Amino acid sequence: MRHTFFCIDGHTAGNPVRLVAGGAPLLRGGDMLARRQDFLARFDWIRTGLCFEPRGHDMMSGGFLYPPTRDDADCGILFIETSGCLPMCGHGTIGMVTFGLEHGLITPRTPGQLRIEVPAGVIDIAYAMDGGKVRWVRIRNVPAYVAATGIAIEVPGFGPLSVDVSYGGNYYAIIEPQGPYAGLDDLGASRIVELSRTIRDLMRDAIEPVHPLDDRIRGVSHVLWADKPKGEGADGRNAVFYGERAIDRSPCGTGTSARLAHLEHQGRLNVGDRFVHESYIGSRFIGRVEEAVMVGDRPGIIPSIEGSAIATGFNTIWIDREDPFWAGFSVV
Ligand code: PYC
Repeated sequence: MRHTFFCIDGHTAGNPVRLVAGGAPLLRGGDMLARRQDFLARFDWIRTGLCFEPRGHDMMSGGFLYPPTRDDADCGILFIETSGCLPMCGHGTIGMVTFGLEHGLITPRTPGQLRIEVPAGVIDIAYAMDGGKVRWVRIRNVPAYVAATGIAIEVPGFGPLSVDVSYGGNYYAIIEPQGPYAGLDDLGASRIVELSRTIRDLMRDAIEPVHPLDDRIRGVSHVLWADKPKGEGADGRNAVFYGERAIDRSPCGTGTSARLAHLEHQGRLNVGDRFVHESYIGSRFIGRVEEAVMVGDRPGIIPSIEGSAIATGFNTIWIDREDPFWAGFSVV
């Protein structure tokens, strides 16, 4: 049996986005988080087939557009990625909104604005369109907050680290320069990947953060290595590790959100401040601390992130059950 998926492929600030425009399964569930659980239980082979080799690669990421479950939203997004179905993905949203608008898959009620339901909650979008192209997308993200600070771990072959945990739509282990970590360029990409996998395991042994308002969102999934900026006009740089071997090529939308909450918590940013975040490859998002809020009983912020995406082409992908690798594979 052959399943066909019509995709628009592209990237946001260098990180891949595969918008699956045709072939999405019908899902059960009263909100996008429940639909995500249903997708994972019954259709995860679509994610692994489209994201893993031989149809994808370590960084592959994307999602599906769905009708919303709420009257006040324009559409819903279900994210797929090599690491699973994220509650929220910033670079993915910027890409899918861009491709969806450019190809008539999303029709806003008010031009320039969208309200989108994602598994982590509801996000508001502002965008600018010109000559049929979306020039930028700004996401007013779900609330971000710091879940834990100063978790002490001993990384074999590296040394002791003090790690903070912050939520920006996913839970991030955040490592600032300290002791054995002198900065991103000192480590290099392959060492970042190698160390991050161990650090994520150590953090998972040390702590399981649970979202104060929805216990279905839990656990450290990403590692963010923070660093000073490299390019002119930037305020910070990062490398975000996800999946088993990926460094985000974009500055990472949920990672930037988590970092904004982290810097605000440390008193290094205030409400209204802008923070230009550089990725490992030098691409940029503009972050902003929009508002102070409570996340349950925890102080947090509403972050926004702005960036742009480029479509690179249409891609009709088959998953054929006669293919020995129909559900994809990953070499770790
Ligand atoms: O942009 O939020 C993001 C993201 C998460 C994982 C990769 N990118």
